[in-house]
Amino acid sequence: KKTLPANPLPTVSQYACQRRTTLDNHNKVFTDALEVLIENYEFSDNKGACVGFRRAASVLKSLPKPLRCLKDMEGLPCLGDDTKAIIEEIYECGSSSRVENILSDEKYQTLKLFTSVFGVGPKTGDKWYRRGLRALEQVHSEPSIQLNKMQAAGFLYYEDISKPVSRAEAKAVGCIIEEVASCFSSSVTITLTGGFRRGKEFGHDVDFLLSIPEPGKEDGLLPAVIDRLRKQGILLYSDLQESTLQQWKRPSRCFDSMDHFQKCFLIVKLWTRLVEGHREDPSSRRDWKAVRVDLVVPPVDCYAFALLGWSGSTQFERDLRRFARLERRMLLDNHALYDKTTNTFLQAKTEEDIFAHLGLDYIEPWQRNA
Ligand code: TTP
Ligand code: MN
Ligand code: MN
Ligand code: MN
Repeated sequence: KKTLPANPLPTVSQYACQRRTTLDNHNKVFTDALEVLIENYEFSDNKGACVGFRRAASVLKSLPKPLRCLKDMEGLPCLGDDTKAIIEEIYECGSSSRVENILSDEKYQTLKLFTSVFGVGPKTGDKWYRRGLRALEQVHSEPSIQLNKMQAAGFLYYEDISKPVSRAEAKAVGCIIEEVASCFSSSVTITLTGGFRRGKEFGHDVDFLLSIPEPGKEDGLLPAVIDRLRKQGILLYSDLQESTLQQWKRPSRCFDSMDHFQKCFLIVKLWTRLVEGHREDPSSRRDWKAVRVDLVVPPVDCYAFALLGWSGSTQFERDLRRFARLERRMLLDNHALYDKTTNTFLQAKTEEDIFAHLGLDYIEPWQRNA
C-alpha cells in the first residue's frame, strides 16, 4: 500500500491572480537573487529571460514558508532549471556565483546607478555607459549630453526622490492633492493606489486615482490641480498627459501598462512640518522634501478597471491579463474587460465585479504583492 505524504502541499497556481501574496516574503534570499538577474536582463532588453525569472520569483514570494530543501520545490510551477540551479547554489554556498558576478559587474553597477535617475531608462543608461561615463557627476558635467526636461528634474532632485517615500509622507501629499482638487469640484474623490494600497510602508512615489461622479465633468481637473500647486509654490516638475480615450477601441492583446486616461507625473515640494510624526532635525539644511507623485483621472465607467490596474503589483497585473486571455478568452486592461466569446464588454462597478467576471476568488490589495 502506498502512503500519502502527511502534509501534501496545496497546489500553487502558475497565475499570481490565483495566489495570495502578502508583503511577508519568506523566501527573500532567493527572490532578491532572482531580482538581480531580472534587472540585469532588463538592462540588456532580454524580455524572454525576464518573463521566466519574474514568474519564478513571484511564485516564491507567495509561499507561506521558506523553502527548506530542494524537495520543497517539487510541484511548484514556473521554476525553470536556471532558477532551481540558483536556489540550489544558495542552499549549498550561501550565495549564487551567477548573481555575485552580476553584482560586481561594472556595466550592471553603472546602469543601476544611471536608471535610478527619474527619466533615465535602460536605453539612455546604456548610451551613456558606452560613451565611457560611469558616475552621475560625469553625466552632469558632460557638455555634449542634452538632458530632457524629465531627466533634468531627475538630476536636480536626485537626492530626495531616490530616497523612499514613507506612508506618513504619502498621507501628507494626499491631503495637499485633496485640498487643491476640491477647489476644482467639491465632488472629487481621491484614492491612494500603487504600493501603498498594497500595504507597503515605503514607495518610490505616491499614486492617486482622482474621480468625479458626474460623467464628463473631469475635463480640466488635472490642469487645474497643476495650476494650483504652481501658485502655492510647491510644483517642482509636471508632465501632463491629456486623455486619449477616443483612440481606444478595446483591450489589446499584450500587457501594456500604458493607458489612455488623463494623468500627470509630478514632483512636488512637501513641507516636512506637514508630515505626521515629523521631528525637527536641526542638522538638516532644508525644511522640505521633493516627492514623486502620479495622478490619474479615469472616467466613472472605467473606475474599477483603473483602480485594479493602478494598484499593481506589475506582476499581478501581468498575470491577471494573461489569465483572462488564456483561461477565459477575455481581454483585460486598465479601461475594460472584453469577452471574445460573446463579443461584449463586461461592466464593473467594483474590483470584486471584475474578479467575479473572470471567475476568480477576490484577492485583496494587500494580497497582490506578487
Ligand atoms: P508604480 O508606482 O510604478 O509602482 P508601485 O506603486 O507598485 O511601487 P512603488 O512603491 O515603487 O511606487 O506603479 C503602480 C501601478 O500603476 C503599477 O501596477 C503599474 C500601473 N501603471 C499603469 O497602469 N499605467 C501607467 O501609465 C503607469 C505609469 C503605471
Ligand atoms: Mn507568513
Ligand atoms: Mn507607486
Ligand atoms: Mn507610480
